[in-house]
Amino acid sequence: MNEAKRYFQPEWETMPADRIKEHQSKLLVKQVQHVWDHVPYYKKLMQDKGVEPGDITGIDDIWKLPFLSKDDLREAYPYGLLAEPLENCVRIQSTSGTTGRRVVAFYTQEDIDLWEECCARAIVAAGGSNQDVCQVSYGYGLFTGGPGLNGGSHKVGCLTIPTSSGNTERQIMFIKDLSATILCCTPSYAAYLGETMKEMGMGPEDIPLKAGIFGAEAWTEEMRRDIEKTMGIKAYDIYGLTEISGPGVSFECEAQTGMHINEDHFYAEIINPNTGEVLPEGTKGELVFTSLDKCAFPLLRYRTRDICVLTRERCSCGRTFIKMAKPMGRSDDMLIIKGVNVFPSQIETVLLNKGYPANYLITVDRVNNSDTLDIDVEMTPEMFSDNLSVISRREKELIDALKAMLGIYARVHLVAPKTITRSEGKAVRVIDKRKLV
Ligand code: DLL
Repeated sequence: MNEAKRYFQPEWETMPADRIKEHQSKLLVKQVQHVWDHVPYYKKLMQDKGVEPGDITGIDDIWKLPFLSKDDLREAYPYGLLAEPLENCVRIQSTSGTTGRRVVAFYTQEDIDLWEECCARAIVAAGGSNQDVCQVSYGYGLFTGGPGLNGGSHKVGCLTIPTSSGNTERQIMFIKDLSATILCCTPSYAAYLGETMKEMGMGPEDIPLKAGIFGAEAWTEEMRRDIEKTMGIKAYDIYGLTEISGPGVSFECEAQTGMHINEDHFYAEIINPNTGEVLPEGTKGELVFTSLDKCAFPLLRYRTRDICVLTRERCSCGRTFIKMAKPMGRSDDMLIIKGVNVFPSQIETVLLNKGYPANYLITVDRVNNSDTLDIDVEMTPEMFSDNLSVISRREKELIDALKAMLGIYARVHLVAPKTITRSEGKAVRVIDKRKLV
């Protein structure tokens, strides 16, 4: 029997920070030349900023390079940022693209290997080995969740169950009958699976799962605790984005105190989203990534819109990679209601702390030139009551707690269990009607 490994690639994952920096510097110099030679769109951005490949001698020069944004990706759609001839590419993946054109990312076989290795690191960090059965319940297809974790699971040597998302009762049947020990899906789908398990009369003791690798959307510590309790597992966060590869750009270890960024492949910066100024480690701001060694779709200084903090404290797991905190939301998810900045994650924290499930819907509107905030919150079956005074007391309690957290008034509507639509992938929790007109 193989002993479980602590790291998938220990030589990289525990490399001293100064050697990682040296490695990043070499890769960046090469990557800038590759992009200059093959991506006229970015070459022009560099020329407009008055910078040439010779100006980049190492990672400390990265600030000289121009940023890329989602608008650039849309403008350059579909081939404008491709850095390899199409005959060298073997795959595309794409984002769900809620507005306008989708983002299409290209991969060579080397790019796929690099990406799957990053996912394998995440699975090993969650305690995975070739003794494990890994059920991948992220969607398969253009979305990167299923293909990325599937490839990572193969590289670790897990027996992989590619269920994709949906068919919730069958998911639970497979977990039980095929003894799945690791589950990969969005946190909202994990919560839904847990809820369905309860309804089927099953508790944590009835399933062999030991770990979950949940990401692709923001989730709170409160939600983590709920899922861990319902399923009897340790729940690990995983982060990534299609533009940079997919899941596995960063991953959590057993310390569960932030996600290690795979720094040998992806260089991270935090900037002030309004000015573009690079901020020191430990400061909250917008996360920017540079792909150091991807071939087909190598984005330099890509602005993710995700708001978070980086820290390089020594981690008890022994990994030396810098850590990013759980993103607290996207700068474009941040709601400005009556002039106040509101993140959906703050609302979720209040609801879960008060014992409500993570099934809620936030609706923002503008009535008579004034913003309104309405929150539909599902009650648990235990809370459900047809006594109106009990319900209005509970609503009042939530309104007060939300006012204390957000500083503004929110109308709360408690609704019956199971009335809010469940998500099998990324949950839709905000409707901003002001944007629809
Ligand atoms: O969501 C890739 C992924 C798949 C990550 C499976 C993890 C697991 P996109 O669809 O391109 O790619 O969406 C990327 O999702 O910029 C974040 O805003 C958000 N996101 C991803 N992971 C997390 C996370 C995949 N762990 C966008 N926490 C990113 C918070 C996350 N937000």
